Amino acid sequence: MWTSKSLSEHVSEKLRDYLFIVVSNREPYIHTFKGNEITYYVPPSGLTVALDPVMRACGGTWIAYGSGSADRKVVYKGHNVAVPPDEPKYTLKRLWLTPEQEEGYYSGFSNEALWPLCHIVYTRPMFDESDWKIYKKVNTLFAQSVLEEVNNKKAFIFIQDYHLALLPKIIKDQNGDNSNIITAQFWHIPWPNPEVFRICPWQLEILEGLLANDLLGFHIRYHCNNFMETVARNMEARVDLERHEITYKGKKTAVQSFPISVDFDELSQKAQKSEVQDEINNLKTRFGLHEEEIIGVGIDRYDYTKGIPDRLRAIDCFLKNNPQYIGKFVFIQAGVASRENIEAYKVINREIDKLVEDINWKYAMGPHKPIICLRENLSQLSLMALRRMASFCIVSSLHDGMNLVAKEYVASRFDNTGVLILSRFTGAARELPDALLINPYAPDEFGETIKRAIKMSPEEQQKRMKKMREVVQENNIFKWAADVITELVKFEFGV
Ligand code: GDG
Repeated sequence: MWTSKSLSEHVSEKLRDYLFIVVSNREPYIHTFKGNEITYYVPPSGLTVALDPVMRACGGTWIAYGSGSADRKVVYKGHNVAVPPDEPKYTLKRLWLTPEQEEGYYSGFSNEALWPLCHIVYTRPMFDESDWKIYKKVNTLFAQSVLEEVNNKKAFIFIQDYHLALLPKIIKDQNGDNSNIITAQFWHIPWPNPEVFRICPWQLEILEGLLANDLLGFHIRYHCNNFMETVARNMEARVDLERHEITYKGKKTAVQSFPISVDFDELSQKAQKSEVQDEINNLKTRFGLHEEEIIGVGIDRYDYTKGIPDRLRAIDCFLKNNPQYIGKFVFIQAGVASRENIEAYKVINREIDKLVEDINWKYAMGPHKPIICLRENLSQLSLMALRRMASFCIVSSLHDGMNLVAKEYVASRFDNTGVLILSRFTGAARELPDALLINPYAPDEFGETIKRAIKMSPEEQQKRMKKMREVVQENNIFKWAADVITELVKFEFGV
């Protein structure tokens, strides 16, 4: 089984003589002002949560956009900071963007065009030419930062996600003969089928950008196949489905699946700390909860892909059909507001608020309300307490690359209790068939599944949770990183 230590050894053996550079939009640590003091926090993002333990094990440099109000105050050499701030293990190199660049590249093209394009959840992508131009410009700025760091040395560059689709091509075009650079890119969100992707006016540039990589990774085989079909339909490329390889303009790109995960052991151990029980008591007092109440939890960035209204509708069906649970059932919907300046997010937040209000009005019993809705950036301790106090967790994404919340819930259930209700449309569902799998679009059936979760015998819970824990423990985040790095070092530098 892969651990932080074995990954560290693997990395120092395999990458010993080379630079290892990770590039992403979001930084793993954000410095902000609290009054006159500088503090920092870890952003609620699946990507950074997953990659930080990898970088702690590997060392190296992580290049990302410096978005915090105090980010510039703590850097040396104009952009570097050693992180984790309390126990430095690697270098975070910050890249600075203007508000207009952030708006056009991040909110605009990344999140109003590519995000809805790749998630098939019936939210229309918006393609704006000026956003696209800024996206191209910002990808160029990232390339400059990377090449400055590479400085003609031999380097493995590991690029993250859909914000940087053009980056590999720009790096390689600007670098010259490229015998010193090998790039891999991991696409953290789904890749849609060719019919969906073809509406993007700049699809060819995006595909060419990605095909400049030596290795391109997705969470599941299905997304790899969608990508290869998209290339086959649109470009004069040789797509080898057997070998999972694309050759375009004489250059080969391997396309492979690497299901991302969590640091299972750390979560499982942290779950057993006495401070978690203290935090559970604090939260129960804060929410006025009693011992006998059945508690469920959902933890998400508030995003229209996560199916939050759909789970609220399922809870409505459940309480309507099972009134004996009214007054005895509480669902805590927690997590952090996200991308609030984008219209589609304003709409989904209004829908969630309305549903919570209606359900709480319909099923209130004295001061007791069935839904508690929190929109705040919770500490890791509070998130752990929520996972521990809930006898079931709902992940009801309409479409999701992987979904780490599901794996975090499993990792936290060290005593093998608890039930995971999981959307079939997450990458995680492929690895966790012992969850109760649901279709979030079918509220009645989904409501019935909530009842099934609540009534599940302790023996069946143990049996299912044990199997899921074995899967997540084995396929942990270090295995994900080790698998990517093992594939990466198969590519040889030129002489
Ligand atoms: C993308 C893909 C893929 C949530 N609320 C708070 C908070 N969180 C944490 C969760 C979890 C993370 O945020 C969310 O991870 P997900 O995987 O669910 O989702 P995305 O952010 O959409 O991530 C996804 C992932 O990339 C990795 O490849 O799994 O499919 O969409 O860790 O616990 N964290 C804090 N406060 C909160 O209030 N601190």
